[in-house]
Amino acid sequence: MDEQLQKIKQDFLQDLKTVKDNLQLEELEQKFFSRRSGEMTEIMKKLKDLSVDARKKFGKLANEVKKELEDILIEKQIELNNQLVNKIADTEWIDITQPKLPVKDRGHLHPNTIIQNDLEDFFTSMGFLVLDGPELESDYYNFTAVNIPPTHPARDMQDTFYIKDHGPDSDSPWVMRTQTSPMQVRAMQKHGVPIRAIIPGRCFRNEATDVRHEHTFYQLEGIVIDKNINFSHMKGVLEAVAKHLYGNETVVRLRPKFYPFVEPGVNGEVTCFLCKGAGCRVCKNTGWLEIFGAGMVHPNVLREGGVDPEKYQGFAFGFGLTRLVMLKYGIDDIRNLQNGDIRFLKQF
Ligand code: FA5
Repeated sequence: MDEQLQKIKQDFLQDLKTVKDNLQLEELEQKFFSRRSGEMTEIMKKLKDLSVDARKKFGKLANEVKKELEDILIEKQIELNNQLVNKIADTEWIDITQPKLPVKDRGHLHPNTIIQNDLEDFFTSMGFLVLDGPELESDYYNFTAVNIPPTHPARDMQDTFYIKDHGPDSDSPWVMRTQTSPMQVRAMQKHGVPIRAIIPGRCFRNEATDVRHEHTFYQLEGIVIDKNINFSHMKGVLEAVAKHLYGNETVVRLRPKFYPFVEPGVNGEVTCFLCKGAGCRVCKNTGWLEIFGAGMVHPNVLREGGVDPEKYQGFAFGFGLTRLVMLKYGIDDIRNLQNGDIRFLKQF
């Protein structure tokens, strides 16, 4: 027993030399003092099997060794903790008198997001909901539900990227949505009528890109359905938006345009923000800039949305949000907005 105690003490001191941190110290403690299998614990358990005299002799010795090793453990722990505190103090410190460092390269919102946020606030103040819709849209919602059946020639004007074998409805193709208009029907189906909502979002078209056309761009759709809504309500809202964006002197011009999902449909232009109507490079000398399509929602679209066209009517509009941004900031090439050139984006 005496020899066993001496051996444990030697092993303990030997192992202690390799201990570098609290984790290793804990492992050492477990090895010798764990309740179930610690080497010191095992010796203490064996004491009960000794004769009374032997127990008196070895019991005293075992307790002394045990106490000695426990004290060494505590000392080592204090030493390690002090080392840790000193290390932190050496490497990490706070100088509370140091002036604040200048922030380098702080990020900011993309111009598109700035205008979207601004319009969301503006429409919310007029009682509109702000809704979100899927960018990957079913062929049905993107086209058929908004009165563009499969054989309709209007589909040619909005070619897009088709997705094969998409989920449970894979017998009907899915598309990267070409417009935010599918949300007219989704909004009526989900929220019912009366409804006032805008839906900003990304759209995709298979385009030959140029300074005004991108394959990926943003639109901002709007829909208002209620009893006794008429064309002048639509004109009032669209004029309010144009004046909000480009100033009180801005005039809105509506000209007839065919969109299958509205009747009548219009193309909306505003006086050029640069030349105020006199004619310039930005408006191609016309004095007008096209910024939206709009019209009174077609009865077929109301029916798709579950709304009775004999009781309700309303209007919808679709701003080219990316174009609004271009006009607001005088950006002459749409492609700058998403080519990731930081020198361009830093200007906003
Ligand atoms: C539509 O997309 C209709 N959904 C708008 C609408 C909504 C009409 C509700 C009536 C009622 P259009 O294809 O004209 O219409 O596009 C609307 C606007 O999106 C355009 O005026 C233009 O500003 C913008 N736009 C269209 N294609 C592109 C493109 N490739 N790149 C950038 N902007 C585009």
